[in-house]
Formats: sequence, structure tokens, C-alpha cells
Amino acid sequence: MTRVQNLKQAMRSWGIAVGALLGLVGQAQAAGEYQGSPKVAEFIAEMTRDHGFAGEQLTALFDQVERKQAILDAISRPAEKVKPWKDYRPIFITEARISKGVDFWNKHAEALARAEQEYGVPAEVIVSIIGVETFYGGNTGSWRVLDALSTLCFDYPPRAEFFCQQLREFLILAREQQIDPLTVKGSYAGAMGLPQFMPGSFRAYAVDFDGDGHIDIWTNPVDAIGSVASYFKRHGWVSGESVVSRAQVKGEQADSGLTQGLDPVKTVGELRTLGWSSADVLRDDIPVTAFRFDGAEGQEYWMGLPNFYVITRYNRSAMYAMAVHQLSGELIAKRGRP
Ligand SMILES: [Ca+2]
Repeated sequence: MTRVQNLKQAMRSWGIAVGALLGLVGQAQAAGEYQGSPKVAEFIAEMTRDHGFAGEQLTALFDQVERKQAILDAISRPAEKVKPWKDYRPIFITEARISKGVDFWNKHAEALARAEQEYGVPAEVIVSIIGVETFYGGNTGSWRVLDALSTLCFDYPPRAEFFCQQLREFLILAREQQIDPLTVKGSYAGAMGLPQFMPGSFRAYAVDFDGDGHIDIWTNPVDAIGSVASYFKRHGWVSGESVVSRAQVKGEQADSGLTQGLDPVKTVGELRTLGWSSADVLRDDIPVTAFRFDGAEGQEYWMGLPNFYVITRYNRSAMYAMAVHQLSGELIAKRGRP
């Protein structure tokens, strides 16, 4: 006797409608959760009308999409208390991340040198981004991007607009790159590959840097390297300029120089009148993000220069940008620059 027959017999003896129960089991299975959903139907109609997709194909595709409760739980979890810099830094600046970074740099030295030449973005910054994002490709995420973006588009109203846009970009990207959207993996928020590009960023900035006719940021480090450099160049990276300048502060007005948020709304000159100074020679009119970190040795005051702001365009956090910058410094210290 099969398991189902067993079950049916047991159900009958308990007086439960077997059909209803089996129906329930069917619904609890993962695939097909968006089958017949009006939101999905509307989305498909839009993709058909605005972007020339075939409706039946998209319907068949979305029939295989799984709604991921774990993603909704993760994204709506209350934000952790922000770690102070002294606890954040040791997560990213580790011996392992430095030595693996030097290996990655040596292995891809040609592509990194070429990216530096074409885009003006230093090799150590590109390596550092890939190291911080995914440990040089070791941790690129195991969610199906289609499940992640669909779940967040259709079932997470606070950011539905953003994630529905990413879902549109993702479907177009898959068509352009001729890849099966069901096979693409990424983070629970839909960030993809070695550099963790969202689909919109992929379409705007990713490049085929080894010239094989495909943009592959998932398994091809050369394309990932060129894509990060392209992203930085397009966000205004200035070749040869510094990233931050450590400041000394004096007087009670110093903290009124701190900027709220990341926008560089102070200038070096304004900060000077509030008691800020730096050992670096900086022009008075340079716009800066002025911030204070709670470091291992006490309070640190910093001026984030225009290239610092560019790093925050990759991930909107001062601590993230500083971790990328300091890891890049450690990479140079360990490897040297030819
Ligand atoms: Ca390629």
C-alpha cells in the first residue's frame, strides 16, 4: 500500500475529507504560489505591453516562482543596533581577507591593470570591493534571484516599488544575456555575482571585460573586475585622488561640523572655521562628508573626500566605505604595487 493510500485510509477513519486535505498539501508545496495572483497578472500584462514579452511564457515562468517567507522575515527584521566602528572594522579587515585579496590580485593582475588604465580606478579598490562583498566570490548568495525579487515585489509593500523595478530589470537582463532566469542565484535581496550588482546596476554598468560576448559577473572574475571599475568611473571616481583625510578637532564647535548623512555638504574651509584641521594639504573648496567614528583607540574625526562619496554610492554607509578603503590600504601594504 502506498503512503497516499495509507493516508486516505487513515483520513477516512477519522472522517476527514481526503480531497480537501490533499488540496491543502498541494497548496503548501512551494511552486505555484503566485499562480493566479492578480498582482502577478498585472505585472505580466505590463511586461508584455511595455517590454514585448510573451504573456504565456511569463505566466509559465511565474508559475514556477516560490514565495520565500524567510526573505520576508529577514528584510522586515528590526535593524540591528548599528555597530560602532571598533566592532565593524574587525569583521572586514582580517588576515584571511587580506591574504586572499593578494592572491586574487596576483591571479587577475592583467585584468586589474587594464581596468585601472581604462577606468582610472585603482586595482586595490576593485579587489577590496569584491573582497568585502563576497570574499572574492566565495559567498555570492544561494537564493534564486527570481524568487527573491518576486517575493519582495509582490509581498513586501514598503519597498515594492524598488523591487518591482529590479524584477523588471532582471527579466530584461535575462533576455538580453540569454540566460534562464530560474538559474540565476544571488543574495536574498537579489544582489548578484562577485560584485553583488542589483539587476538595474548590472544593466547600467556591467561590462564584458574579457570580450567573449557575454557579461558574466557570477563566474567570471574578469567581467566582475571591469564591471566594478565601470561602476566607480560612472559614479565619478577621480583617478589619483585620496579617499579620506584624518582630522584633528579643537573647541566646542567641532561637532557642529559633522554632516548628517553622507552627502558632502560641508567644505574643508567651513570645517576649518569650526576647529577642524588636517595634516593633508586640502583646498578650502573641496566638499566633504564630515564624520566621527568610535574607534578602538577612541574618537576619530574624518573628512570623506569626493572618492569616499563614490564608494558610498556602491553601498550607502560610511563604515562600509571606510572598510573598503582601509582594506585596500592593507592589500597594498601586503602586496606592494609594482
Ligand atoms: Ca565576458
